[in-house]
Amino acid sequence: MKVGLLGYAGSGKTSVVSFLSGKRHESYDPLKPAVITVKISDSRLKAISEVVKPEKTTESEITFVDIKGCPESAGFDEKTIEIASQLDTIALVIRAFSEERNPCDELDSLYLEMVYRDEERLKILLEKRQQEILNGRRKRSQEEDFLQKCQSFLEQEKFLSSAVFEEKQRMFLVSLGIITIRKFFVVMNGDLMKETLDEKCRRYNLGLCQINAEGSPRQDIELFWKQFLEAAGMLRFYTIVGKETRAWLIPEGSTVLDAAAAIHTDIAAGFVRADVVSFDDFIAAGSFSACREKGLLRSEAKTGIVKDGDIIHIHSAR
Ligand SMILES: Nc1nc2c(ncn2[C@@H]2O[C@H](COP(=O)(O)OP(=O)(O)O)[C@@H](O)[C@H]2O)c(=O)[nH]1
Ligand SMILES: [Mg+2]
Repeated sequence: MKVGLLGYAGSGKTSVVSFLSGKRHESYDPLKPAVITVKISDSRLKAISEVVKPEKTTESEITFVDIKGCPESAGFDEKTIEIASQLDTIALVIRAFSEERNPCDELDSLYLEMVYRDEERLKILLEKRQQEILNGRRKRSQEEDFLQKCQSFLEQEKFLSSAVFEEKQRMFLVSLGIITIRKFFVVMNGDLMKETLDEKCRRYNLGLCQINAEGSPRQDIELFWKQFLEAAGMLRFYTIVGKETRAWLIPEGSTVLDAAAAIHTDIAAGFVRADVVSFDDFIAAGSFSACREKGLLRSEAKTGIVKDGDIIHIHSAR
């Protein structure tokens, strides 16, 4: 799972990654962001391993793409936005640890920069298409009407991610390099104006999590990851297979077939069914077979929805 960090210079993007990875990485080439993979500490995984005693316990991982920031007064250049727009998930990092900058104003600026950039991109695209239609080089299609609708949506200062689209339409916008169709959320670095920022995020329809990358108080890292994953729209599930107990990340709303695909495409291709048990039930019963005896096991077909904390055993013909 890859998450891009986008924010103004000095908001603490590099510090957040350093805090979470325990290592300092800095990229000085604005076009080559530092890419750092971090393990997610997970007390549920530890608890499962204590019961199962596997030879190997594997945490889930997040890869951060630390995109070089710019001063708020300058705004982002197109190249930076392009780097970010290629990522499925983008965290807006807000400086909330010093009085000299207002975190709410900073979020407003970032948010509007994204909206205006997409508006501009669609405007240019529509003008180009219009020209081609006039010249007879393009036949007018529903695509132009659709793009026009997206344009009107952006004019209301809303991210396209909060509109309802079919997957095909979403992919079309992705192919055009539209950024606000991506999954965005907010990471506030520090704790100034938390309540106001919280309110603003709700208005913008963005998840929020909070970290103190360098300051005190000491962060409860488990709680941070829980809030982070929730804000990012991801959940964790677990597998106990052979010698390995392992945590996995998938987007919320994923099916057990998606979970199988996250493990291996072959397992998804041969999918027969999945046995699923919740973390709490598994710990209380002590094993998969005890869960089965007690009727705590759910047998799911391909479309069964994964819940955070599920322990999943996939039966596959491959
Ligand atoms: N007091 C305090 N300073 C921080 C915190 N996070 C970052 N800084 C400082 O803010 C400055 C900018 O941080 P940096 O991570 O380089 O920001 P970036 O430009 O977004 O990557 C550095 O001097 C950091 O030491 C924090 O949580 N508290
Ligand atoms: Mg940096």
